[in-house]
Amino acid sequence: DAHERSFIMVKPDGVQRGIVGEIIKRFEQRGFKLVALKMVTPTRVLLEQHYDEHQGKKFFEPLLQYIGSGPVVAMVWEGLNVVSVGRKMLGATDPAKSEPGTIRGDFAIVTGRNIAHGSDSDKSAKREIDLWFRADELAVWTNSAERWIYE
Ligand code: YYY
Ligand code: MG
Repeated sequence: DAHERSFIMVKPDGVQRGIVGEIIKRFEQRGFKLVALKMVTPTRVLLEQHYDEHQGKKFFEPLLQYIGSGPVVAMVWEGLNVVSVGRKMLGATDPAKSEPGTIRGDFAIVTGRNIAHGSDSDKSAKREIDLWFRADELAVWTNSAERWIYE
């Protein structure tokens, strides 16, 4: 499905370290289409929902402190298998185990500062996009390069 979507977020460490452009560049280069983008400091309520599956775990509080500590860049990217390909581009959750060439494998070294987030399934992607964006924040446009990216 070439219209699959994923929620990708540059975390506060990625913003502070000036890696926003690098991450956008990689998704653009791969042929994915940018559908939405905004810089925002997420509220605790939003993060509790976003990371709902991790409530009660020992890293939950530090995680919310970290992600809520400053602006993040929230994005929606669209394209064939963007959820699974996006996760591959991000690398393993623990950057020490991420392959070089991945975003985490190139720019991070500890799990608690792993630079970026990507939805882990189509279902999570839909849930996260709904959580972070209003419908009118999602751009409707045709990428003129599409016929050179897909056959
Ligand atoms: O989806 P992904 O971000 O790769 O990992 P998750 O297992 O969903 O964990 C979300 C987030 O929580 C992770 O990116 C860093 C943080 N975290 C942590 O600080 N310590 C852990 N042991 C596991 C996760
Ligand atoms: Mg996750």
